[in-house]
Amino acid sequence: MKAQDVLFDLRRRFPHEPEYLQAVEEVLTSIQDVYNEYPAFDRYNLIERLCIPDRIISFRVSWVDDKGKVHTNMGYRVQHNNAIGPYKGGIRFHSSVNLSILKFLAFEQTFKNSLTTLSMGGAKGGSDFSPRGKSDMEVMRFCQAFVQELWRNIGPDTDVPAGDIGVGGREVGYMFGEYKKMTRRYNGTFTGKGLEFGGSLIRPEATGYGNVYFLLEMMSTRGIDIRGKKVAISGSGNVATYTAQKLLELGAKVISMSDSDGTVFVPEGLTSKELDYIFELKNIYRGRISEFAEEFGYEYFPGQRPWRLFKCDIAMPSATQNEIDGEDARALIEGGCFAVSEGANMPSTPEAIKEFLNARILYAPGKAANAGGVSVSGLEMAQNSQMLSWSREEVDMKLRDIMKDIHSQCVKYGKSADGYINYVKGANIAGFMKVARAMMAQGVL
Ligand code: NDP
Ligand code: 2IT
Repeated sequence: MKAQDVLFDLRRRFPHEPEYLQAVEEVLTSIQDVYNEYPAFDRYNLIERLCIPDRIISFRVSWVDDKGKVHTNMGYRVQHNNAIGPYKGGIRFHSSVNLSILKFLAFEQTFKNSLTTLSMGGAKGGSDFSPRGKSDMEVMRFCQAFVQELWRNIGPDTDVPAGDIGVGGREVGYMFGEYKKMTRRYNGTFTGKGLEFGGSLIRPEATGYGNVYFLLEMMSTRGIDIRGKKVAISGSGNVATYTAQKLLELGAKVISMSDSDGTVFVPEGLTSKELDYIFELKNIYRGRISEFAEEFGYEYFPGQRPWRLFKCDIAMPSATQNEIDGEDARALIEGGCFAVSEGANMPSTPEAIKEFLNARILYAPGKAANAGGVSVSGLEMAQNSQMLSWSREEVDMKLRDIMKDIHSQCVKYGKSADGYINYVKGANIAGFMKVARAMMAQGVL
């Protein structure tokens, strides 16, 4: 089947999965010319096999809250593709989680992991459980109940989960503990672990730092310096805060952060003291960005995302999918924004992407720009299997090299005749070709 026919068929078969169809459409549209150059791909029905996950595990998770009330959530793991390595990808705990969202994330992860140069297939999992407002003990009991179901399906050479929205060091620690108890094995099945029990230095920072390294690569193609540039960031979680930290270190101005309740505007840019406050507020007190705005007297916009509120040079969406729509994109471009580098997965709608490409600004899709997180997860797996821990400098250097390599792959496949680099096309084709070749070599499975 041709790429567009597969898409048509997937729309018919999965009509209630808009995020999944959105992610598939973006990839198939950009790879179709290359795909059609290889008739063998078609004979092996490669596209259909690559778009539909290898398997989906779904289960009920029951847990008891602090008052003794019994709750039930859904749990899932989408094992999308393991042609180039064991399934690998994060776990998301958020009330919005459903199969459409996890299928889109697992699909994207497959191409992202292919770009990292490491040996990792694609997966994603999660639950509609929301850690917001839950006590540590409640979160622990939930994580244990989740892993009591999942443990049989994961393992160091089978499937290696990690964090994502709502899952950080605390949750990974609880899940790893339960996994160890159920299996009686101590191995690298989870990444993003604590440093004392096999975690890698730089893993918490990796997605944010990696995104900034990718941004620097893009800017260097136009000879632009980062110092003094105004950067709008959305989100205030793991990815957003470490993006801000690296930007501050490099002399850029971080003029916004947000959460699902609203946005804070910091016209002259965050100071490192203010950023430390946000780290503590978010990670220790699990507070809201409005509390930071109030404490430091900054303007706060309830219910709003950063994109239309003020002008910026660079946008780094780091919260969630579809958080920049067409109108936001137009507002960004009109305000002089010349680069968008995605920390989140699929934060821009198809209409927004079209605007960015038409305006010929520097635009890096998440699967390239945020691949630093899973890359250092891959490095954590490598360290675990060697029973070694590498230094901070060593991991950071490897991360920089990987982001550079991903940028080169995007240039190789995405540079147009007029010199404009279409990073969407570049990332999709580069990611696809490696997985496609591996699938062809391994036969119809
Ligand atoms: P966190 O849970 O640490 O932070 C998420 C942030 O985004 C919070 O500020 C949260 O606000 C906000 N947010 C979440 N959902 C929504 C929503 N529906 N609308 C508005 N704001 C929202 O997650 P991460 O920082 O880990 O993840 C952020 C993004 O980065 C996600 O898209 C994730 O898939 C992606 N990513 C993460 C990687 C990682 O290593 N962690 C790697 C690569 C990509 P609130 O507190 O109000 O919920
Ligand atoms: O979207 C992502 O790349 C992640 N949430 C990180 C996955 C991982 O396995 O580290």
